Formats: sequence, C-alpha cells, structure tokens
Amino acid sequence: MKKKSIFFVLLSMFLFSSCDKINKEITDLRCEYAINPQGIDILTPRLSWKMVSDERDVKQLSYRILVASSLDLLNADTGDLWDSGIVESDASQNIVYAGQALKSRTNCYWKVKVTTNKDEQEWSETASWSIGLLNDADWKAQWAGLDKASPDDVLKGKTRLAARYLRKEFETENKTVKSATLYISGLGLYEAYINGSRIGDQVFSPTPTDYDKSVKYNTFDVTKLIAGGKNAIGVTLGNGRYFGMRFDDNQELTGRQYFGFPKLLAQLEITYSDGSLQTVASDDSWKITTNGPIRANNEYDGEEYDATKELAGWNKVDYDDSAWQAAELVAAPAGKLEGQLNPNIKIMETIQPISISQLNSDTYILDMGQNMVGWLQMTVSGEKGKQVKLRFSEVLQPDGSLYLANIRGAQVTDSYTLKGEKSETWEPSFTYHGFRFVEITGFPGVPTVAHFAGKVIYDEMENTGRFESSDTTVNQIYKNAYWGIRGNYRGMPTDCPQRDERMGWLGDRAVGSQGESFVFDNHLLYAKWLDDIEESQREDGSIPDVAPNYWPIYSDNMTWPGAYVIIANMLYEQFGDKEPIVKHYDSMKRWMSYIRSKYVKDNIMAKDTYGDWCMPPESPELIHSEDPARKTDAAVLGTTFYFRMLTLLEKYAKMLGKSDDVQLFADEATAVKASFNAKYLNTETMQYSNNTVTANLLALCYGMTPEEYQKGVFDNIVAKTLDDFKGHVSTGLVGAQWLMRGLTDYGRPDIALKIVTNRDYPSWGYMVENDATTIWELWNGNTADPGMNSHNHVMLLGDLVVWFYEYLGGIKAAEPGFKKIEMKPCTPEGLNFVNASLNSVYGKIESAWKKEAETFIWKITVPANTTAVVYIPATAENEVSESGKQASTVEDVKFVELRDGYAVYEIGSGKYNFSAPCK
Ligand code: RAM
Repeated sequence: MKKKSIFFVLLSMFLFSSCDKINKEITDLRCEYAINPQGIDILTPRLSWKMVSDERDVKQLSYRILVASSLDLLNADTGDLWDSGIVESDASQNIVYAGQALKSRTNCYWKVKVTTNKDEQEWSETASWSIGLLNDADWKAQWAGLDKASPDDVLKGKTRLAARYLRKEFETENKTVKSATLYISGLGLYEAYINGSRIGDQVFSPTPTDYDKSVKYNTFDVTKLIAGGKNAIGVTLGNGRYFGMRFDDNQELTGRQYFGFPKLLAQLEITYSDGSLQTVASDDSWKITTNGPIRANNEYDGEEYDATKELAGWNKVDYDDSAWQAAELVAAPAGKLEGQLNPNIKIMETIQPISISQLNSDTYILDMGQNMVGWLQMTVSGEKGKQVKLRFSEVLQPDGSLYLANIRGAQVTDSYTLKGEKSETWEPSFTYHGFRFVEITGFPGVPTVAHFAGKVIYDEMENTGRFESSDTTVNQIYKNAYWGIRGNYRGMPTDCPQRDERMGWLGDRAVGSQGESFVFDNHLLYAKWLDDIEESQREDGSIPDVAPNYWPIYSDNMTWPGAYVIIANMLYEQFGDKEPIVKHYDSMKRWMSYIRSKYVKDNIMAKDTYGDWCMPPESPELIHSEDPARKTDAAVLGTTFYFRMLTLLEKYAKMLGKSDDVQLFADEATAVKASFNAKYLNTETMQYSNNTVTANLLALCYGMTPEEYQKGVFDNIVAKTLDDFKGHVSTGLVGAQWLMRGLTDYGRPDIALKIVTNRDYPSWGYMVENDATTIWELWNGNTADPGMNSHNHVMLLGDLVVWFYEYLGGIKAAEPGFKKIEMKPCTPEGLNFVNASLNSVYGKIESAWKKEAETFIWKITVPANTTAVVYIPATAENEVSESGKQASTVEDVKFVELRDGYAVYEIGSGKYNFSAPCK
C-alpha cells in the first residue's frame, strides 16, 4: 500500500472513531422493492438497501439483518422474527427473509448493519412491512353495493353511472386503541374516509386488473383516525375499469368492458391494548346512496359534479342517513384478492396554466403550457345552480377552439354545478384527461389563470434519472418523453391518455420500458403488468396484444406479445430482479410452444399483425405507409422476433438451471437463424428481404447475421437511411427499438445524432418544431387522419431514451441491477456536454462529460458496493488523467487496456474526475 493511502486509512479511522456522524449511510431499505409496503402477501419477501458513501472503493463485506414483531424489540436489537446473524457477503439486494413463518397481519420491523472494507457501520434506520389477509377466512367483510342502476344512469352505448356512497357508523370500546388497520378494495375505484378524514392520498385505487382473475386491495394504518366512542367510515365508489365505459347498444352489460356495478370490500380491524380485536366490516348493515354530487363518472367522458347535491357530513358521525337505503350483499368478483404491491396513483405535481383567452362571449380557452395528464382543479364563486363546463384537448384549431377530432368518441367533459357559496374549489375524483387546453364555458364572472391548477397524476414512483445535453432539440425531446412516460402510467402502461382507448398495448413498451426505467423507478409497475399479461394468457397459450385484456385481441403475432418476454429481461438487467423470470418462465414457454406448433413452418414464423407499425408514411395525410418499399415483410418481423424470444428463453433457462430447455432453445435458435438467412439474406447485395432498415437492423442486432455479411448489411442500413431517408428516422416502432443503438454499435453515432437533432419530417424534432410537448403517435401527427392521432403516445421513442442514458450518458448495467456498471460514453461531434444520472438500486450513478478547450473532462460517481469499467476516449493510456494525475498511477484506478479508441479502466465506488485530450 502506498504511503498516502495509509495516511487516508489512518485519518478515516480517526474520523470514524472520534465522531458518531459517519460519512457512509445505509438508506432506502426496501422490502420487495417497495418502501414500507403494507398488507403484502409474500411470505418470504426480499430485503434490499443502499449504501451511500463519498469514499472510494467502498465494498460491503458482511451484513446482519434483524426483523422484529415490534419497534421496541427492534430498538433493543432483538430480532424475534429473524436474526440473520452476520453473513459474509457483498449482497445488499434481494436478501430472502428466512425467519419465523409470517402470518396474516404480522407487522415486521427491520434494520440492517453492515461492515465494509473501510469500517463497521452503525445499525441502519428502521423500515417495516406488514402481511395482509392471506386466507379467505381472514375476511369477515362481504362485498356490498347495489347491483342496479338509478334513474339518471345510462346502461347503453356511452354509459353513465352516478357514484355510490357507502357509510357505516360504529362505536369503539372503552379501551385504549393500540392500532387500527383498514383493508379495502372498492371496484372500480374508491375514496375512503374515517370521521371525515381522507384515508391516504392515492387516487384511482386500486390499480386496474382483469377483475375476473385478480383484484387488488390496499392496506392502511388508520390508528390516528380512530376516535374514542362514535366513529364513521365512508367510501365513495367510482366506475374505473370495472363498470365499463362503453357497451354495445345491442349487447347491454356484456363483454370485457363490463365486470359489474361498483362494489366495496372493507375491513377495519381495531386492536386494543389488551389484545382484543374489534372488526368493522362491509356488509348489508351499511347504508348506500347514489344520490350524491357525483352524477356521472367515466374516464373517457369526464365527471359530472352537482355541488347542490353534496351530502354534508356524510362521512362523519351523526349524519342522518334515513334517506339512504341498505347496501346489498353482492356477488364477489371472480378474481383472487391480492395485496397491491405496485404503487398507487397520486397527484404527483401541480402546474399553473400559462394563459387564458376569451374565444367568444361565454367561452374561454385555458393553456396549461404543457400536454399533461390528470385533471383540472377550479375555484369559482357564483349563484347556486350555475354550471361550469370544462372540455379538454391536446391541440387547438387554427381559430383557437379545441381540436377534438383525435379524441374520437371520448366526451372529455367535466361539469360542476355550483352550490352558491362564497368560494368553491372543486376537482374530480374518478376521471382523468390528457390535455394542454381547456375550454371553459358557463364560468360566472371572468376566469383568470389563478382560478385553475393542473394536477399531474400518475403512479407514485421516483423520478430516478436526469439527462441533459448541449443540444436544445435533444433536451426538448427528452422533456417530451418524460411528460409522455409519466402521463401514460395508470397502474398499467397505457398507449394514450386522451381518447376512448387508454389500453395497455404490449408492443408499445417492448424496449420503451427499458428507456423508461432510466427515468422512473417503474420496476413494480412492470412487474405487475407481467402478471396482468400472464392473467390474460389463454388456455392454449396465446398471449394477447392488450393487457389487462379489456380489449381481448388475440392476433398471435410476435412483436406485441413478445414484450412479455422482453420486459422480464428488462426487470432483471435494470433492477437485478430475477423473480419475474422465475415466475413467468413456464407461461412464456407455453406461449412459445403454442406459436411453434400453430404457426412456425420450416423454422419461419410468417404470421404478423401490425407490420413495422407507424413507419413514416410517404405522404402527410396517411396514417400508414402504402409504399411497398417501406414495408417490412411479415415473416421477417415474425422470425427475427421469434429468434429473439428463443435467445432470451435460452438465457432464462440457463439462469433457472433447466439444461434440457437450454439445449432445446439453443438448437431451435440455430435452426431458425440458418433457415432465415437462407431465405431472406441476399448474400450478394447483403440485404435482407426488400432491404428495409428494419429488416436489416433486426437481423443484425439480434445476432442473426453471419459475421462475413455484417458490414455489408450495416452499409445497407446506412445507405438507405442517408439516401432514401436523408438522415431521418427510417423505421416504424419495431425497427425503432434498435435504430439508435444499432447505428452507434456499428460505428455511425453521427447518423444517430443527426436523426435525433433533425427538426423536419419525420423526426422527434419535427414534433418539437410543431410545438409538441409530448411524443406523438404518428410522425406526421400534425397532418394525418385524426382517427389514430394521439399527441401523447410513447411507442415511437423506440430505443431513444436507452440511447440517451447508455450511450450518450455512458451508464449501462454490466451486471444485473448495475452491480457492475459499464461507463462508455459516446461523444459524437456536435455534442459538447452530457449530464446524466441514475439512482439505481445500489445508489446514484452520475456521469457528466464536457469538451472544453480541446480537453475531454468527465466527472463520474460510482455508488458504494458497486464497481465500474470506464472507457475514456483516448489513443494512449498516458493521455488520461484522474484528478490531475496520470490515471494509471492513481491508487483506485486500474488500467485494463486500450480498446476501440478508448482507454479502459476498472474502478470501485466513489467520485472520479477524468480528463484526456479531445480526439
Ligand atoms: C393503436 C394503439 C397502440 C398500438 C396499436 C397497434 O390503437 O394506440 O399504440 O399498439 O394501435
């Protein structure tokens, strides 16, 4: 060890022993990737933590976990449920709980202590989880509701249904309340109150599922809300996806859009300090009314609220509910009750409108300045009975009125009838809109921007990534992507938030989900979506194109259902979570067997449904290209994806130790590759099929192209992109999944940068040029047929966001979950700096590079307990310095080799500052 480092070790020993405050911390304790989850039904949950340290090369050497059944025990360092003992390991993710068997309602409090190569740490902060109601017998509550419509309701076509209000008063016993827990599911959506206080700040709960297969419930600690003596619990039920929004006129109340009338399951358990338990459970002793202020609520059509019908005090004690009727016991949904682990949906941000203008005497147009998803809060005062109407759109017509053609059949109208108080502030409960503009009619007086606020609503997840560069177009595209991604999370990833669709289309998210995982901690949402997909699998093995399958479309192609297999890989690589692969392997395999036996002939999968969807059309008004030269052969799409599935399943089989399967998938992949190349690769012209960029790119990037043809095939991609598309995007959404990475991997990052900085058609920059603040569904979203023309879709992003982070930022997982990071920034001519960061499961990774006066300067942060392989653009090792010294002489920096124009080093955790002359 060199002298200096001995000095630092001694100094740090002195520092640590002389003060309690240490510069390393254990934070972010998670159970099953969630922070303090309540009511889970996983009996051997996995525990994880992060280590924060500014020091270099910090590694965990051992850990000890304590899990206790009470905080007091944990504080006394007693793990009555589990004491892992000291485990020598660097694992800080997914430690499987191996203590006492956990039962329904168990509260678990836990903490962890680690030793590192630098020191022994103090115990961490405390975290917790609780187990929900595991057995049918635990549920005393019964499903209650009203299985019929009231006079204002409409059960045909565009449905209309008033919200249902349920209430129950109860008295607590004359003892001290130790704890109170509410287990609740309200279908489609619920809002719950105890003694007038709202329980939780979630909206649109529980998150949507195929209710015939599963139903989520939420668990809340409501101890603080329980009063001595009389108490009241009240719940409002909205329709959500349970009471469908559209029925066929001739087929009343049928189809996958209709599960039933709203219903409630609620169980409040009060535990007294003497250990006794009081249960208040939903049943027919509750009262119900449909005669409240929410007259209609529907995600497509909006919410109608009549404040004159407010039921003042209905969710508090001593309310006169004699006009209400008794709730009925109704049939339980067929689906299995499950504790919801994926995040709830919440108001995540509030934005102020930027302007308001008068369109005609009674009509105003409000501009939020951003295409957003959520709802509008309004403050108004006026005469009782006056009605204000709000209609929402993403764009305006040239005359300044709303452009509603692309909303299709959605009515997107909220209305509020005033009760006549001095000032009334209202926002809806059970609807949401995708909008930038709002048409306001009937507003008493003159509305100003101050009367309104935009509530941005999506799943509560951390915004884990930051990205900016020296290019303003790139930055605006990233911002548009950020708004589009957050706007299309709704307990499932949706295709769009504004028209009468909002469905979980699989193909849109295949690679997009990976890009999104750099921006948001979307792990639990996608894990839940894989469950939705599995639940939608048919007996015969077929996987649909939409899940949950509110639109049952089983068209049997590879590119849409393939997202099931691809996203499991994303969760493993990006978050280090193997579980989705373990859990879904059999279903994936079953799907592949189904496809194989039904469609694969001579190793070719020729069935496809959507083609290279949304290939930029040759003329501005087309939705889809009609030019055969732009269309990629169905069999090319089908077979390249089929091959990709085989290679992923081979990888999964290996991980799971299924050696027979490994062999089967590997052999089949070899055979498919050979047949595919024999049939579609022209070895003279080195083109696949009709030479579309997508055909060549998929074969190349999936590793199907024999080595000797790879350069030729890539040259064709380049020629086609530059000659026929003049350096513009040359694929639809299937090819776009590999476009940016493919161009960069094979040596043309300059073309990738050109594609992303274009401001003319077709490009993401063209959208920006045309004032888009989100990503469009179509490259020609400003001119195409409005029938399929959402202004907030994320599918055309392809691998763009992955490219921003992995390539421009140089932040890529070399080992699952970023335990080892490959930091290899791509620094093309034309970009002068990139700042990127990702708060990974191990901690924050940062990469900020700039070109300054002929010098490339790169500051990076590697989280504790991880390592990185860093690539500095350089032609010789001695050109590279770290914090002012030649890099190879620095203690914590290990030179590996010169490779492909980079000097490669291995480093441990900490902050580094590299520089080298610009190449
Ligand atoms: C559209 C959807 C979706 C796409 C399908 C094929 O209706 O908006 O994004 O996946 O078509």
